[in-house]
Amino acid sequence: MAEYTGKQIVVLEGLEAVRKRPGMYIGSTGPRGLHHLIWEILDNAIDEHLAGHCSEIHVTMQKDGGICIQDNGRGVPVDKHPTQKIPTVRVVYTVLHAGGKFDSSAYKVSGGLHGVGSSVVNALSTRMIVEVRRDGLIYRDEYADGGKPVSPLVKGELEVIGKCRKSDTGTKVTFYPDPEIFETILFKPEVVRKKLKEIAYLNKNLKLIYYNESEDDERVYQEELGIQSFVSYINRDATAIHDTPIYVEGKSGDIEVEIAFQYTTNFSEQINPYCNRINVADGGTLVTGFKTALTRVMNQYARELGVLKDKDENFDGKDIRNGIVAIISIKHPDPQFEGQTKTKLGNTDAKTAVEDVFSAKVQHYLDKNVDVLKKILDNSMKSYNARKASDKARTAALKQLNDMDTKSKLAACTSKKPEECEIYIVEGDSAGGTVKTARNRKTQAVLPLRGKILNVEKATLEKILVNNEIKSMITAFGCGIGEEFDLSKLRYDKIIILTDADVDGAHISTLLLTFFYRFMPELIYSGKVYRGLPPLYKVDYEKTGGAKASKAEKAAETSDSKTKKRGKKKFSQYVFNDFELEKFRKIKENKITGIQRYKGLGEMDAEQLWETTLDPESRILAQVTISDSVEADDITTTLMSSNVPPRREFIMEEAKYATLDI
Ligand code: 28G
Repeated sequence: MAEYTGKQIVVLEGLEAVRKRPGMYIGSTGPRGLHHLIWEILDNAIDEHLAGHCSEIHVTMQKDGGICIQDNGRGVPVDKHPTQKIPTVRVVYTVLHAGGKFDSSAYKVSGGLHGVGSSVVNALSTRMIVEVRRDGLIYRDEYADGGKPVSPLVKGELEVIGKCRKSDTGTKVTFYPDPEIFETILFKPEVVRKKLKEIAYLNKNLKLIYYNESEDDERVYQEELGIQSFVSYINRDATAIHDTPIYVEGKSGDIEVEIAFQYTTNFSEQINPYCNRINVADGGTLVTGFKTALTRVMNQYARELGVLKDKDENFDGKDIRNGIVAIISIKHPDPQFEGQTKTKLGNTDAKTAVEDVFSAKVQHYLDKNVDVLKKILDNSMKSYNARKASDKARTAALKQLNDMDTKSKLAACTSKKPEECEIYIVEGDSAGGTVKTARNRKTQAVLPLRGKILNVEKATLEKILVNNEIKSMITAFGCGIGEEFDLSKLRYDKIIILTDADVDGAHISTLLLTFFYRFMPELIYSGKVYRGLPPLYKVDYEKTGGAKASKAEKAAETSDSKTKKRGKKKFSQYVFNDFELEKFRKIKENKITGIQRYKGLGEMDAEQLWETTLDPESRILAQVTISDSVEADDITTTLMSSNVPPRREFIMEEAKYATLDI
């Protein structure tokens, strides 16, 4: 049974603190925090790799919900800890911060939320099993209920559960997250795979083996070319302007620098910085160093090659970075992570190191690959010219924006009190027309949109600003965009997107949400944006007069339903999806007299539209919020880059759902 010494009790109190305020240690108790548990354990295995002792890491997502991580490192020491008098393994897994700086080997994964230690994972698990292979023996230690040891110690030593070859060493950790701590304990396979892929790119010689038991899915991640392959991967669907990513590495003092970059024909720039393999999403000194050196080196070449004439201004850094995808990975012995989220590097020597390595190595490369250099300068020149032209265009567009109002199809509401006003953004002129007649003119404004709106992710700002649909929206809202955005000037309390319940409609609303998120994110953060949910069906049914009508049925009584026919009453019910329809069918069985399917908003008459989508008493709105979920979709966006804001999921939370009260 468990032996508790005085010290152990202190230890347990330490872990109890983690359970009381998990957010302090892992950021959140949402999906992000949950996945953090895996990253935490993984970090330790990676540290063992960085220390030069581990070449393979297995990550298994078990059928029973547990996660098993196994490395072939030296194995956590099992000897009696000099001060704690219990096996070192147990100290590592039960003492807060004990996993910290365990050897002086440089470049440990630590900083930000990383490196809080294995004991934190233990504290937040219902069960954890640690198996260590060392000196030909297999040791095991198990913990339950937030880190309480359950394995017996014999004379203060860990139980040996088997033998192995002396050369067979390593650590294996299995844990089960505590459902009482986490909002969900379901790990997302795609999130785990994405992480492993990232780790493989950042650790050239490390092999990662993923196995998902429920899906019987095994994958091996190993990237011998490291960040150079990472750049190729990010650009896999883009058109590169030179064949292979440029790759350089070097040392400056005790800072190691690796840089890989490639230009594409895209208009964006993406720079992903890492320090000690941690993504420093907010950049910092290493990114500044990269930008400074790139701008200086390229302007110098442009002068030398006569791409820029004496009379010309220098290229702007932005011109030179147009279309670039770069990974900067440095190893620093003493990184200072700054900012609220600890995702910005502060060390000034990192800037100089990146500049030094870049200047020396990239110049050397470009001197030998003049064709590549010329393509890059040509690309910068295009941006330079476009910028000059678009500065003019943008000023003109913004000016025009202020002058117009006349061309907009907005049907305004009469009230000028934002707190009672709503604006419906409606797909299509015809539905827009019906909404205009059906609405409450005092408080409900209508803005019909023609066809598909511009995909703002792909268009330039100038193009966005001259797009009529977008101009109409900006003018109607009255709160400006981008840096000039002012929520207090918003003319409406609710912005309601109303599209057909089909694929096109879903696409249009995604485009609209993307536009809001990009240019008026506060609209979404403040919960002003909603989606209207028009019903898919109207079901007519009858009910014998004797039975008591439910609340919903009373509400659903149609105007003609009051006429009793042979003791039966006629009712109608709007149904919002197929699932609800099935449910309704089962319950009402043969009492259904008719089902009408609405193909689109345009098929409803004004009265129906009022009842189902406009009337605040009976309509259903889904508020649009942003999730705290872990991004998993694509390695190229989200967490991994500094310039692309994390792509978050838009969540439509149904404020009011059509519950069929039967
Ligand atoms: C499988 C999932 C996660 C690890 C090691 C190896 C050592 C270690 C880990 O030492 C304890 C206390 C102070 C030095 C270090 C083994 C030196 C010699 C290690 C892991 C030891 C921490 N032999 N592998 N910790 N310090 N893998 N994988 O956690 O004195 S953690």
